[in-house]
Amino acid sequence: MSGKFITFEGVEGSGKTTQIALLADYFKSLGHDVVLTKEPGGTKIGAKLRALILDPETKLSAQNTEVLLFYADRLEHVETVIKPALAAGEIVLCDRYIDSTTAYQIGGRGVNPDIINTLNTLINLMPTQTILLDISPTEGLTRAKSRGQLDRFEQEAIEFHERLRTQYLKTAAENPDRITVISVSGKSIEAVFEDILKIISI
Ligand code: Z5A
Repeated sequence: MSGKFITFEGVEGSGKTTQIALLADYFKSLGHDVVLTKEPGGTKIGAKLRALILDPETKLSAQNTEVLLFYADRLEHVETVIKPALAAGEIVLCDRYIDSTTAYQIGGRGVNPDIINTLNTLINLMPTQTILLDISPTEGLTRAKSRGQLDRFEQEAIEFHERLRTQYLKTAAENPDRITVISVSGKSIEAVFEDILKIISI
C-alpha cells in the first residue's frame, strides 16, 4: 500500500474532529488526495451501526456485543474505504480507529485483550501515524456537553473516562514510534494545529 494512514485519537471533546478537518484542508491545499473518514460510521452500513451504538436507548446485555458492533463497522470500513484509498496512494485521515477500542472497550469496559487481538487479525491494518490529543476528561466532557444531548459513552461516569485516558497514555507509551501525544489542555484550536503540523509526516 503506498498511501499514508493517519488516525486521531482522544477522549470526548479533545478536539479530534476539529483538528482532522483542518489537517485535511491543509493537505488538500498542498495538492494531495485526501480521504477524511471516521469510526464508527465511515460507510453506509457503518452510519446505521453508529446510530445504534451511540443511542442512549441502546441496552446491550452481553459484554462483547459492543465490541462486535465496532468490528462489524471497522471491517466494512477498512475493506471498502481505507484499503482502496491507500492502494490508490491517497492520504487517509481517520477520526478514531483501533486505539479507541483499546481505550474504551479494554480500558473502559474491561474486555479481554485476547478478543481484540483476535478481531484485529481480521482487520490486518495499523495506521502509519497516530496523533493522541490528551485532555482531562472533565475538560473534554465540558466541551462535549456544551453541544447538547450526550451519547451512550458521554453519559458514563467520570471514572470510566479516567480509565480510558489512562489506557490511551499506556498505549502511546507502548507505541512511541507510531503515536505522538499532544497535550491540548487550555490550548486554542490554532495552537493545537501548530503542534500537529510540527510532528506530522507524509
Ligand atoms: N468508540 C469506542 O468505544 N470504540 C471504538 O472502537 C470506537 C469508538 C471507534 C464515537 O463517538 C464514540 O464511540 C466515542 C468512542 C466510541 N465516544 N463517545 N462519545 P464520536 O467519535 O462521535 O465522539 P467523539 O470522538 O468523542 O467526538 P467529539 O465529542 O465530537 O469530540 P472531538 O471530536 O474530540 O472534539 P471536537 O468535536 O473537535 O470538539 C468538541 C467541542 O470542543 C466543539 O464544540 C469544538 O468547537 C470545541 N473545541 C475543539 N477544540 C477546542 C479548543 N482547542 N479549545 C476550545 N474548544 C475546542
